[in-house]
This record gives sequence, structure tokens and C-alpha cells, in this order.
Amino acid sequence: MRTRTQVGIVGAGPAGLLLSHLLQRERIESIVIEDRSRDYVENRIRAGVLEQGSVEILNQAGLGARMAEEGIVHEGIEIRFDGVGHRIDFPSLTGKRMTVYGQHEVVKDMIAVRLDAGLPLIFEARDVSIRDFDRERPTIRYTDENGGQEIACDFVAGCDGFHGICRPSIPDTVLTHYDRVYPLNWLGILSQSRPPSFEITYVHHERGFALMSLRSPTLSRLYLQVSPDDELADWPDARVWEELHRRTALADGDFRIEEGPILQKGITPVRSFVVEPMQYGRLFLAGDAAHIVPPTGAKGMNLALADVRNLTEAIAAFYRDGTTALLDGYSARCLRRVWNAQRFSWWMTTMLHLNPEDTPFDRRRQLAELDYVTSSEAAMRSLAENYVGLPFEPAVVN
Ligand code: RFL
Ligand code: PHB
Repeated sequence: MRTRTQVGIVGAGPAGLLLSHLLQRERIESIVIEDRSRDYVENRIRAGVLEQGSVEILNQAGLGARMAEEGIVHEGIEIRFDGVGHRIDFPSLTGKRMTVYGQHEVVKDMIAVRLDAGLPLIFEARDVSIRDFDRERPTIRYTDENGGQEIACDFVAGCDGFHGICRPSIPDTVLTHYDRVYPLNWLGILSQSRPPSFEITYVHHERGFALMSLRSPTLSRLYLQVSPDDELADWPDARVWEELHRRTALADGDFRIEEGPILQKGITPVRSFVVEPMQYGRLFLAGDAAHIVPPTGAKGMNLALADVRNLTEAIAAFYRDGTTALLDGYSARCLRRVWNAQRFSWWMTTMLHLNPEDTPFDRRRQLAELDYVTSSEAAMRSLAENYVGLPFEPAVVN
């Protein structure tokens, strides 16, 4: 069957869902095509930290009601090393705050709004492909229980994440890839236990990095740096807790994480990746489809939301007055923010993790950096300014 829409969106993660919602508010039609099930997408535990600017985007789009009730506002983070904690206070340094609200909750809210409004969002689409995006009428094809389907679009938005099909559909000669894989992975658990603190704690330890975060007053989200060769089987629950206790201990002995049933456990690679440009013809990439940041800076979901905010403005200008200047400048506008976030996330990652290839000199320099960043107000302000999120980029009109 053949249908038509203005914007065909591949992927129902934060990028694709927010894009469909923002376009709808501009009275622009879209169809979202997702290859996973609704249940899978709604329960995929990932990011949890929203910059103040991201919270404002969601609020302005009318998506903030549950986040206002259940999100936890954070006014700072702790950086812990040598068994001592140091707090970085965001409001006094930047005037801004963060909100902890699980990515899957943001996704659930957006799916509910779209389906309640009777707007098209197709789950479990098979064999999704895109074509003719170098012409005026790109198409998306997929298969469902009724057979092959084709959607003719004005634009295609590739919001299908790092492993999606949109980026690889662009000819290789067009794209430049920037990639860095770090010699470490993150093992993350979701535990049914009281979080040790209501703020996020980043721990540097000679046995490796650890992170203590939360999803609610009764759900802790905890991470450990593990070797890239480690598999989940190498980390039975007892070993995870033992290692968390060792790495997060305070020198004065006055700290112990509360243990609880582990509801989810997973291993995530840590990498930096950017593709340039983020567009080709009538195909526009957004979010993880175009870039990946190490999770240490908590920037991934925020970048995805910032991309689609820019893309909405560009598409809306096209339909409003036929101009393509914002569409032409989409990639440049996004990439400035992306590279700032890449730099910050790389810096946080190298400062906080143990790199097995480091020399004794590197280790001493790393400790000096931690000392500086937790004692100099200028250094703390720089960290805080990046963590809470840099201002949005103005539109680039060539
Ligand atoms: P997503 O969320 O990967 O969504 C892409 C969607 O596309 C679907 N898809 C396809 N659909 C149709 N056809 C195909 N061929 C398809 N192939 C894929 C997928 O099923 C999926 O539904 O990308 P999006 O929307 O760009 O969002 C990006 C964020 O998910 C990601 O950047 C963050 O989760 C990264 N991240 C964090 N970001 C933050 O801002 N703050 C954090 O605190 C934070 N912590 C994290 C994180 C990511 C983590 N993991 C597991 C990668 C912590 C972790 C552990
Ligand atoms: C999380 O809560 O999952 C989280 C928090 C901070 C990070 C990464 C992940 O830097």
C-alpha cells in the first residue's frame, strides 16, 4: 500500500518522537516508523539527565506534566576521589539546574500523547529502507502484517539511532566519520533500593570509575567501569555490589550504598562518534544516528532533543515561506553544539576513568586535574556551565 506524508520519521526514540510532536504543533504531518515493539521502546532503560534547556523544550511542547511531578530537580553533582566528596553547585555557578527523569519516561509520555491524538506511529515495522532522498520525493518502505508498505514524503528524518539504516544509506563518499572507542565499558544496574544521595556522584578510584544516580526515591541507577573484555556473566550481583562498595567508600568510613534486588543489568560501550554532514539531499539525521557521546557527560538525549528542535524550525520555515536557508544550515547549526558536547564528554571521561594504558605521569596529572576542578571556582564554573547545557545555537542563515 502507498501512503503520503510531509515528513517520514524513522525511529521512535527521543529524537523521532519529539520531532513528530513539534512538527504536529506546527501543523506539519508526519509518520513515525519504529522497528521495535511499543513495550520494548517504553522499557529501554537509558539516559536520565535532562539539561534545563531540554526541560524547557519539553515544557513548551506541552509534554512536561508528569516530568514536573516525578522528575527530580538537581542543583549539583558530587565528584569523589581519594575517598573525599566535593560538591559542584549549579545554581550559584550558573543560575541553572538539571532534572533527573528517565529517558523511557520521556518516551512513554510522547508515545501516549501521539497515540491518544490518533496520529500515525507504527511499531514492529520490518525491513525498513529509504530511497530517493537525493530527489524531491523520498520514500520509506517497510513490511508489516499486511505486506509491503511505501510512504512518499517531502523529507525523511533519520532518527534511528547508532545502529539504524538511515546513516548507512548515505553514499560513503559524502560523509566524514570521526570515531573514538575508549578502552573501557560501563556496567549499569537498576536496583530497587534507596539511592545513596539525591544528587549524582561521579567517583574516580584506582580500581576504576563508578557512578551513583537514581530514577526515583526507591530506584537507584548505578554504574561501574569494566574492562572491554568483560561480559555480564563475569559480573554476578554479589561482585557488582562488592565492587560498588569498594569504589565509592569514603575515607572517614561514613558511607555505604544500600543494596537491593537488581531489576536490570547491562553493559554499554563508551565511544565518541560524529558524522559530518548530518544531511544529504532530503534526508536529515538527528540524535544518535549522527553522533554518540560517552555517557559521562550525560549529553546524549539532550543533543538528540536539540537536533530535532533545530530541524523543526528549518522544516517549518520551508512550509511557511518556501525558504531552504535553515534546512541548508541544519548540519552546521547542530554540529557546533555536538562538538562542544563531544569535547566536554571526552574530558569528563578521561578525567574520571582509569585508563589501563596510562603512565604514572598520566595518573598524577589526572589527580591534579581532579584537585583543580574541585577547588578552583573558575574550573568548577566551566564544568557546571557545560553540564547544565550551553545556550542553544542561533539559526545559521547563509
Ligand atoms: P535512540 O534512543 O537509539 O532511538 C532510535 C530508535 O530507532 C529505532 N530503530 C529503527 N526504527 C526503524 N527502522 C530501523 N531500521 C531502526 N533501527 C533503529 C530504535 O529501536 C530506537 O527506538 O536514539 P535517539 O532518539 O537519537 O536518542 C538518543 C538517546 O537514546 C541517547 O543519546 C541517550 O540514551 C544516551 N545516554 C544519555 N544521554 C543523556 O542525555 N543523559 C544521560 O544521562 C545518558 N545516559 C545514555 C546514558 C545511554 C546509555 N546507553 C545504554 C547507550 C546511559 C546509558 C547507559
Ligand atoms: C543516569 O542516571 O543514567 C546517568 C547519570 C549521569 C550520567 C550518565 C547516566 O553521566
